[in-house]
This record gives sequence, structure tokens and C-alpha cells, in this order.
Amino acid sequence: MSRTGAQLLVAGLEAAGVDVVFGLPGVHNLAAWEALRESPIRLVGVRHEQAAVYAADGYARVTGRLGVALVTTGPGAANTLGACGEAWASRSPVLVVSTDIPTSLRIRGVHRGVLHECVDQPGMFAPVTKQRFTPATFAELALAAFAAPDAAAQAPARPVYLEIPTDLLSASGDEPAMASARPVAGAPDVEPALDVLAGAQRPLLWAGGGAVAAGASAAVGSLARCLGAPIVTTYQANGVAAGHPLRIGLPPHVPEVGALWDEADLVVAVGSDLDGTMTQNWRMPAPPRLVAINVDEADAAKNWAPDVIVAGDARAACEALALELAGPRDPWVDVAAVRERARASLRSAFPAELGFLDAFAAAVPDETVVLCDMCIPGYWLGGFHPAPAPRRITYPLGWGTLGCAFPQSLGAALAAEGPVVSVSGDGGFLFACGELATVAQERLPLTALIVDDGGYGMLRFDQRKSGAASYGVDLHTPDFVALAASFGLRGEAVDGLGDPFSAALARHVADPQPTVLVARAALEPPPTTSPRWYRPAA
Ligand SMILES: Cc1ncc(C[n+]2csc(CCOP(=O)(O)OP(=O)(O)O)c2C)c(N)n1
Ligand SMILES: [Mg+2]
Repeated sequence: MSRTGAQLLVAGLEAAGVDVVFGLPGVHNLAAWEALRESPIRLVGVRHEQAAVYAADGYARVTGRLGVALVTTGPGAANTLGACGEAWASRSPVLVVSTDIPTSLRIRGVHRGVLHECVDQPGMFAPVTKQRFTPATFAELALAAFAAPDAAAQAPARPVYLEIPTDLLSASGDEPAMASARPVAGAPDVEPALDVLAGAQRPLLWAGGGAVAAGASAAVGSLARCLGAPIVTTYQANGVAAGHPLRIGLPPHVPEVGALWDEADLVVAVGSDLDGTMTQNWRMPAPPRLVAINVDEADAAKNWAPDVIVAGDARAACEALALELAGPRDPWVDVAAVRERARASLRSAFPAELGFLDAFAAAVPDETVVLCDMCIPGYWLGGFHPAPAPRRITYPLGWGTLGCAFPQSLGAALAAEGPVVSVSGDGGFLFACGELATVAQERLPLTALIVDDGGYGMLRFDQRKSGAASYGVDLHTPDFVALAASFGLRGEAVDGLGDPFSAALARHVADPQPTVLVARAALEPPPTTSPRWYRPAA
């Protein structure tokens, strides 16, 4: 059978189980559109390449499966970079497929002035992808078409870049034999961790995104029970061990929760790199003893040196450790009491903000997927909304990428079983408001919530906190309801974030059609945002 490069590309995606591709065409990649026309894969055409990768990322975060973006040479590829960076920092399995100028016109290292030419297009992707495939011949493309999706889906997940010179898409030739299957990883060796775990008086279990990637939610709960350890979840791990009595369900930026870290004599970090945003830039003291369970040993050791690294799959490691440790142990702290104390002090410091969290939680059923942007309501939800399961909330920390949530929600809407709500500010929503056209055209079932405080509220807060008057942070905002209507979408605006908001959000979430809900309100940022961190800088 003779296939074109474009057909091979699509065959590689189909073999990887891909069912949707987010793309934007150009003269260089149009052959891929022809191949997709013949494929069961759904092509969703977006209005900006950043949205192609954000949507692929949203799809990947909700499903744990590969998200795919397909863009054209040069500016098309470059337009994806912010979204690639977010997916990279959040360890999302995303494949970015871009074209390049024809091999026949390319002189390495020289800018000749060919349409869309870049001197070093793969170089742009070096800091935001874990691997780059740049086939230069048909035979190399025939291998890369299958190897690139496979690499992107492998743990530790991060975006992969596949660049295909446009002439190879329409070329055909001999297909080399496929490489044999990858060896299956063995069971992690937990033995070296057992003594450290058994010797701890006050262990704390810290679960990160790797626990989600490995499907280790229940296993984290079992291990915590065997250790008698309270569970702290990172932003990425919101929903892990949900409902477990030892899960605190509040971030360590809250002093009552941070105190448990300070008192612990052992931290067991499951699938976490103990990053700056979670540890307040390591203002939290180094744990007296640290056991790290991680599929990526370098990631596990880069911030604080672990006493023991259990290398391998988080779920397998937690299950094996729970089996080895004898029975449940009484927790060394009353987790429910800590949670209640922390909630009470938050409620007295931030009554309106906790009211917003309550109003939001009351409006969304359990199956809802919530996508938070870098906005004040997003910080509150990302840190404090009790996701009832993993993969039900996304939060860009990560890279802190403003404008990601709404375009990510396009992918989430195609993947989620329940309703999808993106939460943006009036600033961040405008980054990708053109995607309202995609939502309308594809009838993607989602609610775009915009909390309009008339500006870059977070920066307005930072200026106020430093004693300065507002400058360059107040925004002219459009009539978002009219904007939605111009795309044929139902929009509605409410004042405040109380009961009328909650009732409106419940109605929007129940509506199977895409909708836009605007809430005119301003919130104070939560203690998870750096100007409010309670631990002083060293
Ligand atoms: C790509 C990017 N650009 C700029 C920023 C800096 N930034 C962080 S929050 C913010 C303000 C966002 O305004 P809005 O979306 O209205 O949310 P609000 O803070 O008002 O709740 C800005 C500009 C960023 N994080 N990412
Ligand atoms: Mg705002």
C-alpha cells in the first residue's frame, strides 16, 4: 500500500487513539486536511493557533489522553508557544504538529525569504516541549508519524513537537518496518522506603499531578491510612483522595495547613516536584525527611534532596507500600478539626470570597469540569474548590498563563461527561474571545463564565498593596452579552457573586447549548497568591 505523508500522519494519530484534532489551515498543511477528510478523527477548526494547543491541552487534562493541535509553518507555529509553555509546565500530553517550508527550498541556518520561513522553527519549541521530531525524508516521516504521538503520551507527560516539511505531506514512498513494542516497566522497588516510612511519627502525604497521571487517587488514600498521614494535594492534584477523611482539602498557603508541614517529621511526595508556587518559593522549611515517589527521578530531586526516591508509577508504588505497611495507623493530628479551623479563619478574613466559593459549588453538579484562568475567581477556585474527583478542575500553575481557560474549555467540552465551565476575568477572556465563533460553529456544550471587575484585578491589587494608585490596570470592557449574541450565543449578565449568580450559573450549566455568563463583581485575591503568602521571604 502506498500512502502519502499526510495519510501517514493521520494513520499515526488514529493508531494512537486520537479522536479529535484542533487545527488552523495554511497552504503548507492543507494536505493534512485532505487526509483528515477521509478519517473518523474530528477536525475542530479554531480561530487562532494558541487556541488549538490550549484546546488540545484542555482535552488532555480532562481525559489523560493525548491532545493534538495541527498548525502551519512559521507564524502559525509561533502562535502556539504560550499555550505549549502552559502544557509543558503542567505536564500535559499534547502533540503539536506543524509544517515547515519545503525541503527543496530549505538551506539550514539561512533565512532565504520563503513564505512563513523560520531559521530555526524547532528551536522555538525547545524550552516548551520534551521532544522534537523533525523528519527530513519520507522514510523518517513514516517513523515519526507513529513515534511522536507515542512519545507524547508516555510518562512523564509533556508536549511533543512534530514538524513536517510541506513537500513530505504529499510525497509517498516505501514505508520502513515499524519498531517493536516498548518494554513494559517493572514494579517499583519500594523496599528502601519502608524503614523511613515505618520510623516516622508525624508523616505527611503530599500528592501532586503525577498522582493524577498515574490514576493513584485511591492508592494515595490507602497509603495515607496505613501511615496515619494527613493528605495535602497540590493544585494539579485537586480531587485526589476526594472524600477521604485524611485529605485536608485546603492548600498549604493557609497557615493552619502550613503548620502541619512544619510539624511533620516525614513528607511523602507522590508525583510532585515540590514547586515554587506550592511551597511559596521554598519558604516552607525543607522537610526533615523526604520520600519521593516519582516516575521522573530528576524532577523528584531538583528542589529538595529526597532521602529515598521510589522510581516508578505512583499508583503501583503507593499500592505496594500500603501492602507492605502493616494495617491502618491512627493519624497524629485531627484532620477534620484542622480543616474546620482553617475554614473558619478564611471565612472571617474573606467572607465575600468564601460566599463566591459556596455559590459556585452549589450551582455545579459533581460531574462538572471547571477550567480556571489566571484571574482572582480562578485563584480561589483553583486553590479552594473541592473537586469531587481528579480531572474535574484545571488551574494554570503551571506557567500562570493568562487567557488559557476559555480556549482550553473547547477541548474539555469534547471530552467531559458532564458540564464544562471556564472561569475567566474580563482581561483574560479577551485573549481568545474569537473562539466564541468556534464554540458556536461546533456547538460545543460549555458555559463561559466571565467575572468582570473592569480591569486586571490582580495587578490592581498588587499596585494597591505597594501603596500606589491604579495605573494601566483599568480596562474598557466590551458588552460581553452583546458580544456573545453577535456569535449567536446566549449571554446573560448578573450583578455580584451571591444567590442570583448561583441561580444563573446553575441554569447555564444545565443548558446543553453553549452560553456566556457575566458576573459584575470584584474579589480580593486569596492567600495562595504571592503577595499574600504568609511566610516571609528569607
Ligand atoms: C500571558 C500572561 N500575560 C500576563 C500575565 C499577568 N497577569 C496575571 S493576572 C493578570 C490580570 C488578569 O485580569 P483578568 O483576567 O481581568 O482577571 P482579574 O485579575 O481581574 O480577576 C495579568 C495581566 C499572565 N499571568 N500571563
Ligand atoms: Mg478583571
